Amino acid sequence: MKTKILVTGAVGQIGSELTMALRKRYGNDQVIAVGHRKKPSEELLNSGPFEFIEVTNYDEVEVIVKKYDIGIIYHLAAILSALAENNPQLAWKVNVEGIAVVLEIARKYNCSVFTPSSIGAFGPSTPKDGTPQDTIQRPTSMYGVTKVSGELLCDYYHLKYGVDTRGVRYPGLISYVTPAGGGTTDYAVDIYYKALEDKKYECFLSKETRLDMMYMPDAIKAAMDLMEAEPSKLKHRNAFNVTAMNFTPEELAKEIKKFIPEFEISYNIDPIRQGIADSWPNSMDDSAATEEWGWSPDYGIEKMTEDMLKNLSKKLNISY
Ligand code: AKB
Repeated sequence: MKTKILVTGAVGQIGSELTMALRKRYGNDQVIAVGHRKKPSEELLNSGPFEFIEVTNYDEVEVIVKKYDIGIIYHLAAILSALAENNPQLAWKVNVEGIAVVLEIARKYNCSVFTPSSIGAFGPSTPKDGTPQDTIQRPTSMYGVTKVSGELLCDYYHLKYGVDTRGVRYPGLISYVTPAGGGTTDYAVDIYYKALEDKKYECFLSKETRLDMMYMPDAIKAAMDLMEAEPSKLKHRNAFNVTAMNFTPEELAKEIKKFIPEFEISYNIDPIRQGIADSWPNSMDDSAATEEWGWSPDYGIEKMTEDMLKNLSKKLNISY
């Protein structure tokens, strides 16, 4: 059995932490990180193999899979929702052509594949509260179109060719390590930086916009646990709803104020990102993930806020 792991998008928000977690669990040389253009951190670069490739280029991905005898691919390279709305062609190329290349190579070289989908795979006609695992998916954002396409392609490669494809629908992800870029849920990361730096934050979503969220350690745990799960138990392979909490900007600000009482939030709504957020669920039902592979998050809003502020204040060298 081939055990070497390839992580695409390894310099991104999820990839930078997932690569390190995989190296810790399976060994540094077992995990090959690939990025596009962004400079990797010293930690990522020095802890194991790193290469620059273009994930939409079949030949470049194939060279790496052959060179390292890859058996498992965590395919994380993607364009996030707000950026996708500004550049739909690029989003289609990276998000859909990228997964199509990875799946075809996985079929040829017998690799298993993890791919993240998102709450963005839902749309305005999806039930908003307790969004079921299996429900209407008619997203109105380009990001959503690419995410549903990715889910369906992964299903197809599993059903047609038996490729071991697995994935989750992530909510907004919050981390103090690598900032997100170009997402609709990015406010929930930016707010912590601004709370420490300026004691105030101008939010681009309205105060009552409720969205599912997750702290990065839970996101990493979800990916690794799903890939280690017993395959016969997985009925929903490629797009498990997973969530850890849901809140509005106003509720998050209130939580931050418990630690930084002088913190103030104000609102200056960005119509594009607000439109995207309004088309997404308020809260997903993730019971299928719990039943089929034991999903259970460790962090809620309070524990996450305490940990975010503690670690960011160290990183920024700002006390509170
Ligand atoms: C985004 O906001 O685009 C992402 C996501 C929810 O998939 N964080």
